Amino acid sequence: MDTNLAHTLQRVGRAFRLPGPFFSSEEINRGNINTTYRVNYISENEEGVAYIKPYLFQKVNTYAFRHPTELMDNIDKITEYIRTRCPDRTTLHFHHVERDGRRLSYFDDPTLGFWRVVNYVPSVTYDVCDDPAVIRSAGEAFGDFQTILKDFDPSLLHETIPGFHDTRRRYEALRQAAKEDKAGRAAEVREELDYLFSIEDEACRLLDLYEEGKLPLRVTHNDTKINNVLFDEHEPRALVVIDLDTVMPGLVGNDFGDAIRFAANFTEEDSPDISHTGLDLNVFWAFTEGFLSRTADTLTPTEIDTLGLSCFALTVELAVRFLADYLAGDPYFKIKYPSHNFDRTRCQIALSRDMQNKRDAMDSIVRACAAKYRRG
Ligand code: GN1
Ligand code: MG
Repeated sequence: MDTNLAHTLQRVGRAFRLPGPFFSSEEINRGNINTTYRVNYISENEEGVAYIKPYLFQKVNTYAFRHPTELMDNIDKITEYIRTRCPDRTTLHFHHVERDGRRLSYFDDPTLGFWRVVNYVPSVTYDVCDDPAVIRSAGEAFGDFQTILKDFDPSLLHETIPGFHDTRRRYEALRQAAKEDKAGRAAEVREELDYLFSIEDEACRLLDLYEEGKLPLRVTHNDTKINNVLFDEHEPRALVVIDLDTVMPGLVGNDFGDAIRFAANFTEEDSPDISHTGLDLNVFWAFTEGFLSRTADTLTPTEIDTLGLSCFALTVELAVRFLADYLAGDPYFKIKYPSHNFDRTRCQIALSRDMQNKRDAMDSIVRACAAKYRRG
């Protein structure tokens, strides 16, 4: 193991006063922004028998999250609220450090960076999955998240990334990145730029409806990839929704659309081979069924009518973000190889095209599920 890294992790562990000697660590592939490690400590049970106790350490990317203490404040409030409302649910427990007589759920160090430590939940996650039972359960989990927080006052939350799902603003950033062409890549991506600008109005329609006062603001998760749901190891049962970094006021379509964009794609979101990329309607159906079984009663008719549109909007928005990052020389998303952000862009574009072709079917499924689960 990288001794520097082991050293850093041990210092972080000491700050959080984790008991027992440090044993080992491994990086976990979770997310494109923060860096996550599973860190094992040696602990002892009541009979004095040693066992390995794992924790999750996360280094927060302060380039993406400029105000990490506000982000942790949001997370503290949300997890506390969920714990009080649903004491029997699996929840995330953040460990604390003592600083100047205060308990803080993070460790901020000028050289080591901004860290948090959370309990390790034995579980599995899915990057790609077409098992309807798993998908439906993910839909229920994100639907529950929405419903549990429906009376949470959104004004208590900081906007961790301003304009996060402001599609127009994302388009402006793309325009700017293409103009500046910092990495000298604009010529190579002309076709993708032209396509994205040709669908700008349709991609921004969800936002327009909000600005016209036709869609309400709710508390949303804003990063509803299915791998942000931890599942039971033995059965297709969602345990807990994780990655609360972007919980903010938002539109229900942000959560629904982003979840579909990720889970219902035949390929992974960064597949370099897009010949099979497209929307799997069976997965779409299973997720919609799970999501609406929990939310059909609370959503307005316009929210329901725009769920299909939200999938297109969120897919295009992410294509716009990936392409802007590629043009700027990849400062934001972690990349594994030089054209990674471009492959991600092409994959999201291919998916958005297929969604346009399948829109009628998507809307019919949404209507059928809403009618099935609406009680009022
Ligand atoms: C980022 O880091 P991760 O994987 O949780 C991004 C999301 C994107 C996603 C695409 C804070 O999420 O908005 O949809 O990558 N998060 C942030 O995979 O920008
Ligand atoms: Mg995230």
